[in-house]
Amino acid sequence: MASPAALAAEYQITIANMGFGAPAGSLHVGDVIIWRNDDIFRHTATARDKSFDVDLPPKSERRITVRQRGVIDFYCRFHPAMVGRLDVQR
Ligand SMILES: [Cu+2]
Repeated sequence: MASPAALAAEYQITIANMGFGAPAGSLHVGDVIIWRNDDIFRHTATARDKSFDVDLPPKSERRITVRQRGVIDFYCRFHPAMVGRLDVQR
């Protein structure tokens, strides 16, 4: 509806060596996050608020669209020490 698809950006977050890469600086609702697992292990990108749960087999890629503003902490269900944060500005 009000989401300006033409302005949507794509940001890749790469997983390597058991860690999430740094996410993009200024995410907005409607942007697309490409989760890329370059590791040899299966990982997930799971929001603590349950707003997304992305399963990432080794060498795979999945896309999600950002649906809500605010800070969203995420982690890997298989390796809870793997954590990251999205900061969706608007
Ligand atoms: Cu993991």
